Amino acid sequence: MSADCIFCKIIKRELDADIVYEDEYAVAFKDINPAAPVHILIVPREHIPTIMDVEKSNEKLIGHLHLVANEVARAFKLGKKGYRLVINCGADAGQIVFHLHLHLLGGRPLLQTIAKGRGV
Ligand code: DGP
Repeated sequence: MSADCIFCKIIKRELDADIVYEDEYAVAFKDINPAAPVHILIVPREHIPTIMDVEKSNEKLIGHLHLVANEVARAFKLGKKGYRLVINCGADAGQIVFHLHLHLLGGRPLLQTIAKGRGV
């Protein structure tokens, strides 16, 4: 846990968020500034700043986050039409919260772009 991390505070229930899923290793909640009708952030409980900071010991955790994403996608009925998972890493990718998270985006056709921004 990192004392001044927004996502750690959400995990510890010190900050409000619309939590849609949680288990021993991960929490998923709605993005405060959604870029699509469904925009969920899947975060590990462990404070890992970026995907570049994961270590061999985190290998199972990274797989788990993807299984959680699939479960959340199913719960939001995105299984058939599809969805996008995005991980921003560092400043050039536009990462603003330095606690590893997957963006799950869906509910509308997404542009064929690898860029983030509102056009995802
Ligand atoms: P990124 O650019 O990949 O670091 O995305 C961070 C996302 O986190 C961004 O889409 C907005 C979202 N966000 C930032 N602060 C909060 C917050 O306090 N609550 C929630 N639910 N989402 C937040």
